[in-house]
Amino acid sequence: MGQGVSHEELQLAARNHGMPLEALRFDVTPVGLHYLLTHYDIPEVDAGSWRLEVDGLVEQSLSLSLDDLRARPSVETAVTLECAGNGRALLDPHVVSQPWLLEAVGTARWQGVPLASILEEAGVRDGAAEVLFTGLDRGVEGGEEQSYARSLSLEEALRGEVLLAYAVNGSDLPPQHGFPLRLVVPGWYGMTSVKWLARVTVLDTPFDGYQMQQAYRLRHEEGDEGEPLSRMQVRSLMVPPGIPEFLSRSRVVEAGACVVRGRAWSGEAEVTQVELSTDGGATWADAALEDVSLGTWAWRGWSCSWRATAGEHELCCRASDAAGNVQPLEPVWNVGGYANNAVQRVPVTVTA
Ligand SMILES: Nc1nc2c(c(=O)[nH]1)N[C@H]1C(S)=C(S)[C@@H](COP(=O)(O)O)O[C@H]1N2
Ligand SMILES: [Mo]
Repeated sequence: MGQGVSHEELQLAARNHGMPLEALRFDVTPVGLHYLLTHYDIPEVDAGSWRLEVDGLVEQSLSLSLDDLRARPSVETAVTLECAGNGRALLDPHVVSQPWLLEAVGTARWQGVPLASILEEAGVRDGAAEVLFTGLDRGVEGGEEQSYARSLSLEEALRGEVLLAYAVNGSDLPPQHGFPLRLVVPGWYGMTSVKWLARVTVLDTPFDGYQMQQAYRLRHEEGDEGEPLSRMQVRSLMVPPGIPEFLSRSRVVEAGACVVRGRAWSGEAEVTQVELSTDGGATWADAALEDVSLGTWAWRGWSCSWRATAGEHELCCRASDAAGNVQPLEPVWNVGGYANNAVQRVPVTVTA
């Protein structure tokens, strides 16, 4: 931070957007406040002629219209999605890409058809290894012209929670979130939830496209093969308390009783603890966790009371999950600037 963001990064930041952190107050994020990330352009889609093609290593290829999909039994699941690049702009040295601070997250109720039921209908043949999801959007990235495409192992693709979603928060998908159909993979970073889905292909070998082999890998040095990113690392965020100073966004809070609230999630396991520090991480107090009201795949609310005393403070929140993961105090740098789940730090001036 502080080294400045280039014109190119500003172009990305002005097209894509985060969820303003005060929107953490909503259990389910209103669609217009949900974060948004699109690598290329939002594609033009004719809903009438659009079909989802299901092909590859299947007994019977399928070609499904939106009405065909809507006629099938559906489910609705509240899912917290987070971009794997969330926290990137807080890394030092600077990593050039979409310059997210902490807002690349949102929770929505996605409605659609379980992918497993469609794969079952098509009949996955012996020898299947992966399922490839191809979007309608095309662009050039890393010098390679491509359709946005990602794969999942057959085992992950058959998990019951994976959805082919045609509605969000009770309405048709809006153009920017993947109309008419997108994949939603609960628990995983957002890159896997392919928008504007055109084709689902069962493969006998792993897909080696750009978004699998080049992007979305944790590399500690340029040239490392790296590890593919998958599930969201544990994280908590707070609604910044008080009021903001316009330019710096630092906070001003009146002295006295204050309740700090936020949300926490992990794609690995249930969130089991959230702690709040009001002294920059030197000491911590346990926050109260709300019930898991939205289900397994969505964030969990938390709150913690604070008796604010006049002066300068740094508020931090830190979550842990049932798999023993805890947010680190400091970020771990990597080439792509991914999965930075270091604790949030909010400078606050308390006025008497
Ligand atoms: N077809 C397509 N799907 C895509 C993308 C994209 O650029 N094209 N971006 C991915 C990334 S990196 C993220 S974080 C999520 C963002 O989903 P949202 O914009 O609905 O929040 O979509 C994923 N699916
Ligand atoms: Mo992303």
